[in-house]
Amino acid sequence: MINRGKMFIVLVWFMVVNQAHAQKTDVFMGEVVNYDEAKVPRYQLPDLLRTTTGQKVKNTALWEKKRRPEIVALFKTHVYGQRPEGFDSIKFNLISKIPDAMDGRACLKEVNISIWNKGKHIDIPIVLFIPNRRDGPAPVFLLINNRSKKNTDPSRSLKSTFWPAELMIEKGYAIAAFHVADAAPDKKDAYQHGVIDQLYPEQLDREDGMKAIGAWAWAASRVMDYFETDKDLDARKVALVGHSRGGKTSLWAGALDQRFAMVFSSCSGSTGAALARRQYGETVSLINKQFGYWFADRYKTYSGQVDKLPVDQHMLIALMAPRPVYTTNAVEDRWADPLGSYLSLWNARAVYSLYDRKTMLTPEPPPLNSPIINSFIGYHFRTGIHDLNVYDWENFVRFADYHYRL
Ligand code: GTR
Repeated sequence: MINRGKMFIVLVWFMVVNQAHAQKTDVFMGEVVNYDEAKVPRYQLPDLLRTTTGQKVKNTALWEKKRRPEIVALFKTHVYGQRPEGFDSIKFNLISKIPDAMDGRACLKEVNISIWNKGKHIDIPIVLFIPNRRDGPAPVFLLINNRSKKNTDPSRSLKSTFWPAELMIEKGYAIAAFHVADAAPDKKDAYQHGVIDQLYPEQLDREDGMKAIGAWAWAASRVMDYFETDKDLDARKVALVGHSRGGKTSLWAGALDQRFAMVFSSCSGSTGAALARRQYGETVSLINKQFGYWFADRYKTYSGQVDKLPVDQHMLIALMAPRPVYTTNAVEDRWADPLGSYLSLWNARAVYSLYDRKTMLTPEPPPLNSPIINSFIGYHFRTGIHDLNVYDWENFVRFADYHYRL
């Protein structure tokens, strides 16, 4: 028998859950969230292949010399902030090494990366498993971990599907991770305590200063610096993986640092793969309200006027060219605008064509659970929720296998 008290609690719970649901689907932070294709405004994307002086880009030479650097600069100034490159020194300390981890199948290395600038420093620890069965230096997948550190447990007492290390070792890949909080805490009042206030405090005073995503992307490059020194790894075959905010970061990191051979971006949504101008699901205005500390302050001036942005996210995808890039969406993740994310890929093809890199994209997104693998731009739209899971990783491996064997 359910008494009146219990009934009241159940009723309140039901109202709270429904309210949370309503917030995400209808009105969120005082804004109506659009999930209706019919209400997507008409928009015109900035021309990927026309320079700011009006020159049409018809070859890779002009793309690389002029248009690509222009687009990188636009993203720095208006979206993700500047990217300081210099520092005084970097050191790699092997903290622990277990040559027969995972029942002898892998070698575990925990490495601490210390970067110094003007007398201050930060530490970025990494966890790395390298397959013992291999013919030469191993290709690597590096995850930008934006969830709990438990997901990359070096002891393997916890095995997370977010970072399925055993699977990757079995497939012949090394798998590594660093945690975003070690570069910039993922908090609006604390993001600056890391790369920014320790190494590049001048960024704090700029309207286009580096923020959290910039710091995370910077950290990915420092991990790459380490990979280049580790003889067990093939630094020419490093694939960068990120999910959601980490997926926005993997794209930005891949754009800035062309040493990454391949980029995977899972459910990255607004200011990741999704086109800003569609204003479907999470908008520029909403992401700035909730997560303004991820982006340069200047980005906030585009809240409510995305048509004024000199870039859109197809241009970020195009910055990966000619390297392979792969993005994902989930059917229950409308917040990340699956169609808008696919259209970014579609609109980035022109740059791949300049390089004569074929893509197998079709104007319409592929059916559910039908990954596009044999293509320089890869994609899948899967069943399920906003997540990075084993299905995603398995397809990342198929995509990497395909490209590394070409
Ligand atoms: C959401 C945010 C998204 C996405 C996500 C995540 O709340 O609105 O842009 O980044 O968080 O990182 O899981």
